[in-house]
Amino acid sequence: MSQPVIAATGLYVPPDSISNNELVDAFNAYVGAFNADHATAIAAGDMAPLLPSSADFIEKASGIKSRHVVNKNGILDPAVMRPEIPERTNDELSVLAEMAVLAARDALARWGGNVSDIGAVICAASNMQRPYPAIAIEVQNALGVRGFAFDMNVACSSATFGIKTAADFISSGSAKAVLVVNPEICSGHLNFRDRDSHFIFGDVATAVIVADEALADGGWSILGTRLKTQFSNNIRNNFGFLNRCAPEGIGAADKLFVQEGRKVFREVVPMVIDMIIAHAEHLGVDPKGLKRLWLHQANINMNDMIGRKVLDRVPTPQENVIILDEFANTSSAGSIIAFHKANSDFAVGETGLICSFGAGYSAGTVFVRKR
Ligand code: CO8
Repeated sequence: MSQPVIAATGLYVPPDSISNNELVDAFNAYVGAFNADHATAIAAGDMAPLLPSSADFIEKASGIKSRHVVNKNGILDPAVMRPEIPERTNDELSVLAEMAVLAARDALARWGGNVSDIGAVICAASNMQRPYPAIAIEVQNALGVRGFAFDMNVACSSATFGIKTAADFISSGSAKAVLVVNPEICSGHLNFRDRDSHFIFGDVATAVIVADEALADGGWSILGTRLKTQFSNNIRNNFGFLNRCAPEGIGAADKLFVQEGRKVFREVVPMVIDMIIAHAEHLGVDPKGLKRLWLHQANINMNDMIGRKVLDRVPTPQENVIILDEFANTSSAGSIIAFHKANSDFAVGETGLICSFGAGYSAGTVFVRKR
């Protein structure tokens, strides 16, 4: 059986960035205009006024200071409050595929291998911009990859589920190398008029090349992968192809991201801690001896708690990598950005953990050892 290796990773960061203050100013301008428009109903007690957002709250509750986005102007315009992304013709590369290709090219350049050695492309992300043809097939075509390609969506856990799928393809001989791309335009399914969640997400794309060890110069041996899902309505998005069939109309708010953030926090953190420790024991890895955690980036307090329990001490910032201060939650890409940015100091034989968790619920653990 072939040994799968993470041979290289790549990152594409959209050029626009929005600070908490900028986002809150736009949100509060919208709130001011809304409350003025409904002043009579509010004064009569028929309607509750909208409450302002706060940059201090956002940083304290989440650890987020800014986020990269594909279009800043639309999001910050109180009359628009969504990214403005013009439609492209069918002859142009779609925007999601374009981001994926840019991240993939970064990974390919770091790998130094041949595109002709890649046998499959998986686009693993929390939303595809169309049902078909698959974004992955468009990426495959743009890069000139042979073999096959398909899309998969496991929300924030898409990347680890994609890596596990790729690793299984390598082990079984279905492919010698697999490209996994995670293009995330989270701003496209975020309700920027919702005070509880308008600050949570950002846009980015990551790429991971999983290859047979014979095709990797160095890289990271995948010691083991484990996936878990458990149904929950606490993170949900009801957007879909049947929306137009509802006789009662399409509605609005729940066709974007909605969550019960507190419940998610309470339920997901223990699930993930148990999963990591059980998987480490199964692999004969001492969790306290892990050099680094590259966790999903949703909330700094979640990561602090998971890091403390897994390592059995207060982790240093080097041990428990945080990138959500700059990127916010980028869904599936978060743990891969952390891995991509903070692994160059590993010596051969040192071990770390890539771990995702999110909607579904879903969680994935990928233990890796520097080779
Ligand atoms: N400004 C000021 N005050 C606010 C704001 C705001 N923006 N928002 C809420 N408040 C107030 C509330 O009104 C409340 O006030 P009061 O105490 O008077 O009632 C108080 O602050 C506390 O509110 P919360 O209890 O909601 O605040 P929390 O401390 O729980 O923090 C978080 C909220 C940050 C959302 C936190 O609960 C959290 O991060 N939870 C974990 C969530 C998580 O990990 N979710 C994962 C989702 S991502 C995923 O799985 C992928 C989905 C696919 C991608 C989607 C792309 C769009």
